[in-house]
Amino acid sequence: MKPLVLILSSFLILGTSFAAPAKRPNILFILVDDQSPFDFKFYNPKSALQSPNLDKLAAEGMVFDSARHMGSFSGAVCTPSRHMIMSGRTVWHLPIGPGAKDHCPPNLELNTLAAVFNRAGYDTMRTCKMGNSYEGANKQFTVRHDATKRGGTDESGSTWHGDQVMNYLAERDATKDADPFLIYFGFSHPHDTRDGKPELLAKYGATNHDDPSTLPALDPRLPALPTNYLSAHPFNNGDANVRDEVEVSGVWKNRDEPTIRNEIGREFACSENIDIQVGRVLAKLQAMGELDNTYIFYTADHGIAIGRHGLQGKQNLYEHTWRVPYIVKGPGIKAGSRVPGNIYLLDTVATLCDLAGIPAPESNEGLSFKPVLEGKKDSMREVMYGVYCGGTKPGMRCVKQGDWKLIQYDVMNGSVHETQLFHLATNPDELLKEHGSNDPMKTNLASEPKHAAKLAEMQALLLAEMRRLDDPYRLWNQPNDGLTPPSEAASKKAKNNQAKQ
Ligand SMILES: [Ca+2]
Ligand SMILES: [Ca+2]
Repeated sequence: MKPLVLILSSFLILGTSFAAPAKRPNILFILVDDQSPFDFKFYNPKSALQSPNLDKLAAEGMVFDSARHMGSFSGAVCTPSRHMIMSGRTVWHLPIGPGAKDHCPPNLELNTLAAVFNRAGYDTMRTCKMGNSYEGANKQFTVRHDATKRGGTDESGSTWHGDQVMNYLAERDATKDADPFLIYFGFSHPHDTRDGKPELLAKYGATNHDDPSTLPALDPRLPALPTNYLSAHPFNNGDANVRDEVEVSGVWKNRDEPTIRNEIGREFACSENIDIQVGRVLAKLQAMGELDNTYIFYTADHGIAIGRHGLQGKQNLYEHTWRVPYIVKGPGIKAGSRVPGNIYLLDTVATLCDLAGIPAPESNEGLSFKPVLEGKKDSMREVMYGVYCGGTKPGMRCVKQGDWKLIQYDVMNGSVHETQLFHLATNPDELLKEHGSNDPMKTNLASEPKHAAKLAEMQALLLAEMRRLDDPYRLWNQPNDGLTPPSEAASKKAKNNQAKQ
């Protein structure tokens, strides 16, 4: 035996006695339901939301300015979003929706987040809301405490989700469990009904308003209207009567100032309670000595409008709704760093696996943004694509490259064809002429002759993304590509079945 081999083999035999392998990192993945990034001071300094624990997390970690969900083919935007988070697959390649038959491998749930981490020897635990989710993936967690908690008390609200994680950590502490963990810390709020705890509502001057025949009081402590508030959306965007736009308790079809400001106050009360729960769990991790070896992720399944652009729900592609808050703190991440990122929620699986040293499953289509977390690059992609077509088809599509963003609407059976072109660096709130802006750049630029070349370039990018991602629809101003839209294919099939009977 050569001396080098001898040295190496004795190192391998004796290695563990003097150089224990580095402990694998824990992961705490925090996911809230329906939250715009612009609610937080670290995205919008004018916001009145008090979230000291998340502000601190942002200051100690990395904040992503361009984190997005890829979209939805259903009014329940939560559902495809949560499938993407859990599986790392793109929106038209999920086990649900129009792509399910042709573009998704079987038994995908066995290669979702918790299943992969279980096989790698991690302890997996989750708490979250029930419903509008991905049950096949959720049931892979070894320990699971799910319930929908949107009430204004500790037992019926976010404190309950916090308690589940606190109890789990206390048990690990008591049994001295040394395995690394993946905790999926989900909340049911600030999704409506936004019933906040009384003391938190009072801070924002809000009430749990539940009478459709009256307006809430315009308390001076209520948060201000958003910069891009409108009393109505300028045109029918194709899903104006979806539940979120007409049935949310406390808002209904109202878009007046007291209603919107009260609803934002309610949302802030719910978000502040989430912040308090996050603070409890981080303090517990610190007391256990685990905090420094834990990657903490904070995000939402998608954003939300609540008065912005005259909308109330999540069925649109403006920045307040297409974007999500995204913070990561952990070993090796530079405190106070900020990047565009250009990440999707569907990059989560690849990134968590990469950080834990686990190969991502073959079915994953997301990109690990570990190089961004390590400061080696600041963006994962040039172009980002978004879809909403839970209402009339083909629906809305958007694409972003650099500071430019295009949104197109082909809705109401061809009677609405609208195009919006925004320069986000100068018009981050996507102001329209209806907002009364005097700045020629702070409006929809789609009909400006001097931006015609940019418009054409963005339209070409959108078509390329739709082709690349197997979008089954085409818009009025795009080539048909020989596609039969899924809705027509379904109605043809139904007619054929009827004819057979
Ligand atoms: Ca949601
Ligand atoms: Ca264990």
